[in-house]
Amino acid sequence: MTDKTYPPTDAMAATAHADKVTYDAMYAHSIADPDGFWRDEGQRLDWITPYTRVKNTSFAAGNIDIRWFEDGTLNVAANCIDRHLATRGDQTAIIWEPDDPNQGAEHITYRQLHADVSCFANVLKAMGVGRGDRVVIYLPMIPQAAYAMLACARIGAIHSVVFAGFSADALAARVNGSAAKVVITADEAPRGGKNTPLKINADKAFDKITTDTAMLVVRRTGGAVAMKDGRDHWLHEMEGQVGNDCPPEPMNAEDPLFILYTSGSTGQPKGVVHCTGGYLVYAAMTHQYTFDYHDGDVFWCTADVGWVTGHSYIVYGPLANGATTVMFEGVPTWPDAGRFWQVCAKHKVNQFYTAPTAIRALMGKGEGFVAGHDLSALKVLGTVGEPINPEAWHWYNDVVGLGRVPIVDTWWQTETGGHLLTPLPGATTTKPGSATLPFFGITPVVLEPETGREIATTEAEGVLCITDSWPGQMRTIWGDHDRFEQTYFTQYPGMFFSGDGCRRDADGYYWITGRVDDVINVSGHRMGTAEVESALVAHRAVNEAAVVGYPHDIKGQGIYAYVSLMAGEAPTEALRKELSEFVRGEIGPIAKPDLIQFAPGLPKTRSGKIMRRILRKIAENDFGALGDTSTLAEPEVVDDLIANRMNRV
Ligand code: 6R9
Repeated sequence: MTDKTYPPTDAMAATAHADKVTYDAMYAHSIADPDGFWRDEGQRLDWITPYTRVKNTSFAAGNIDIRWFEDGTLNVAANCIDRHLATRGDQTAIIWEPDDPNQGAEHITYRQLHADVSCFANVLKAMGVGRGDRVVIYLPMIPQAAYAMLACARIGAIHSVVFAGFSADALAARVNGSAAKVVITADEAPRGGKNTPLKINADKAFDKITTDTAMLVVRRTGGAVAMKDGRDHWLHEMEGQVGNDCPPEPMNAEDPLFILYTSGSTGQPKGVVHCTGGYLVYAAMTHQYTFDYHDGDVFWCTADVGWVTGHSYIVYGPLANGATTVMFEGVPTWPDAGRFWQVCAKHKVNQFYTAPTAIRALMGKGEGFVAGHDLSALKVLGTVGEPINPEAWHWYNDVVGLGRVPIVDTWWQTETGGHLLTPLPGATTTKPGSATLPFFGITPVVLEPETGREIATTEAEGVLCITDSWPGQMRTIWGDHDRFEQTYFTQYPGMFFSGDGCRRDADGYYWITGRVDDVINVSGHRMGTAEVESALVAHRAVNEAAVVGYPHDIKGQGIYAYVSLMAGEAPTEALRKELSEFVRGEIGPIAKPDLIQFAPGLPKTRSGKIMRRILRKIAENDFGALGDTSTLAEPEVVDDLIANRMNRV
């Protein structure tokens, strides 16, 4: 680890929304008087009925109840579109950069966005969708993905975006879980020069969808698809039948805006629920301060709208701020590893936000792909999704930013709605690998994992909790408020438990050390090991499976699966391949195990619990220090696991 620190330049401190003095003062105010602080910040939105109450939140056992601005009404789409029309109707709202660099980019103005979203909203209405109804969005990174989200918001429907890389089964589970009225998909999803047959995936999902659900299909490539009479509708045909006038529905601040499923430590993904008022205030404010966004800037977040990062920092935060936001359909390495930098140069991107895994992948291809692209418009570089290793940080800083562009390493989660720990470009001296300091209103604490006692000294290492609510916090798990309390508020009562471990250094800076639960982070994507295990045991040849993460140069963590087979099944290379493909089919390509070790048995305690600690060590190729194995029922299985280990780095 390097000790060098990177203070904001004088020029940045002078022009930024916050310099250090402002940050310190605002942070102190936000903690001393949350009600007053957020009463003012709430004014960044247009309210139909102004709120009189600001914060009404309880983390008390048996009464987890989180409300912000609870008597106010507003509409998210009106805040992201309509209110900008008078001043910036002709400004570009969305720059859409398609997968194929030879197909020109599209510039969608706020006025066009207003028309397209209103029309889309009328299509949904014509399909019977109204306030509170759920709509699943299973789309590639095309403008219609943003239109669909905003159209739902406009009519008060709750969207649930499912990443287009998820399988038919994963899609079906999410549609059934929320009893969605409509699934929106496209004929095909082009990525990296290849087309994924999205409509065919959706058709397969419908074999397992048990709710009364229709399908709305966007024509992206024109590839041939089969339409089922009565169930499937083309968007362009429906659009011809409705008008462009759709008044925004007044919603209560606490009405759900969206559900987004995310992995936890058990097999079932959780439907994280975010609401209308607090979420938008927080997404807009973090977008403005963390990226030091100014009017006229072009902002690019490379995430997919299937993840929370795409929700908050492609769609809602930027559009609430009247920004120009870039939506990119492609991948970082196609047609070559210069694609990101070519797009940055082409659209004169001012703030660029990506994941460490992408930086590591591009770093491996060499500096030549960056050189030659004019990146002089860049003012801020951001990262998110996993800890950034110092090598990747320095490459980002030196090669992409040429040492002149501040890096914001933003720590947050699907659950938090927006950034919780992050530097501000004009205020915070950065340290490579640290997400630095809390955002306004955020009260982090470090606890002893075993006792839950707060470690009050500045230097501390333990688990990261947040003691009080902030407006962007999730409100519940869809259909299961008990699980919400169980997951986040029970292990350390009275606080929100992040699931992450962290260290706080002598300067009070936070360093995230990774998940402390059975969640792994593969290329910045959250994956419950239990989900991969359930997929594996669903295969006829598999008796038992245990999945752990192991260090991976590009992905951060790779997926290592230990599999014991049913009697009579032979551990062949062909079966290994088949199992990998099987998991891909059950969940999606991101869940495909990198390494599968066939094991005659898994190490278990006498009470039958799989000892994951040991499996992690072996997967890390660190079997010299297995720790206490005396409670194992059959210690000899460990010798076999070590002898046949797959990761020999
Ligand atoms: C936004 C997002 C959340 C988990 C989180 C943590 C990891 C995210 C990070 C980071 C270190 C950062 N994480 N940002 N770890 N430094 N800057 O990624 O949401 O998909 O819910 O994942 O990702 O482990 O708990 P989500």
